[in-house]
Amino acid sequence: MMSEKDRKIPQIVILGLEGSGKSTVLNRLMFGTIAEGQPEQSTCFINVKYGTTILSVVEAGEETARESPYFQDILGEINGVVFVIDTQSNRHIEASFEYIFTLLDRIPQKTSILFLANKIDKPNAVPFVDLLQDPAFQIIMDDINRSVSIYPISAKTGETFYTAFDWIISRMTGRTPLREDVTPRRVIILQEGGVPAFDYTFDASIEEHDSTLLGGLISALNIMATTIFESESVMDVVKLGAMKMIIRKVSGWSIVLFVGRDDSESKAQSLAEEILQAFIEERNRDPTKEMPKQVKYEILSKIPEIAIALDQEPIKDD
Ligand SMILES: Nc1nc2c(ncn2[C@@H]2O[C@H](COP(=O)(O)OP(=O)(O)OP(=O)(O)O)[C@@H](O)[C@H]2O)c(=O)[nH]1
Ligand SMILES: [Mg+2]
Repeated sequence: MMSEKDRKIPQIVILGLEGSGKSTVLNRLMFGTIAEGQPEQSTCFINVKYGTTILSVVEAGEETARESPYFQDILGEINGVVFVIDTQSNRHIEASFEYIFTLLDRIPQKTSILFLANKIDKPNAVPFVDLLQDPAFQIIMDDINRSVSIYPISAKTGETFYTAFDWIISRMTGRTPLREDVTPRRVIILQEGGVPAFDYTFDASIEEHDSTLLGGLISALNIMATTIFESESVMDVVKLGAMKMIIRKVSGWSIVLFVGRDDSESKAQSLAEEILQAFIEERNRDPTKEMPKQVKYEILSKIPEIAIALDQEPIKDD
């Protein structure tokens, strides 16, 4: 029997065709990262901590989703469905849409549905805009009686993963994501090899460690991680006294976001990704652009949650 307390834990089912990435998504929710090789598979609900929210999550393959009577009952009672779509080819996308349409009628309208356009890290992945313009998908998105959304993600690299889950969790719990739980202290963006390209301290009272030293340290740790574990994995969270460093790596750049030791890791990860994205956009616009404090400030203020934390002091260039 479930207790009253258990029943309040939002329940999510992860659906998708074979090989779409369900287990990879679940593993990232469980461990904040993914191991190389075949991800662990589970057939029962697992509680995972997402920021300060506890979620109960289960993965269901095609056969279970279509045929298990027990699963039909579950589908009627859960709070959220996550549909994983493999975007590595048009053929995969079409097959996913067909599959989604066979299940949609069995999902109550009150259930939030998150579509994950997965594997965007693959070089030949179908562009997200093409997927959005697919008439089959527009039918789903135009259903005003449902709460649906879609994000282009990579369960493998973690790109946009937490932004997508923030959406469904805020829908299910009625609470906006817990970004308040993150107090950014400092952000450093490093080039390949650990050379700092961006450095901003939010709180002038904190001691500024040498960013070149830190860059060298992080790049050494990452090389070590890659060598020892023979994978593309990098360090992702390092605790240091009252702070912790959240490290993300996207296309050659690494970002290190310093936050409070007890701050929400998943929130900090999604913030770090957003900052890095904003930085990369600016870089792509003008690769030669100098990054004085003014420019850094402009990049950071594009992210609402970060803008709040920016120093209100008049900006002096450094
Ligand atoms: N490149 C890339 N590969 C991914 C991504 N997500 C999953 N994969 C790979 O795709 C394969 C299938 O992933 P799984 O997570 O096992 O897929 P699944 O949906 O659980 O598959 P079944 O349980 O067999 O139905 C694995 O080799 C994963 O490493 C991604 O975002 N990018
Ligand atoms: Mg699986």
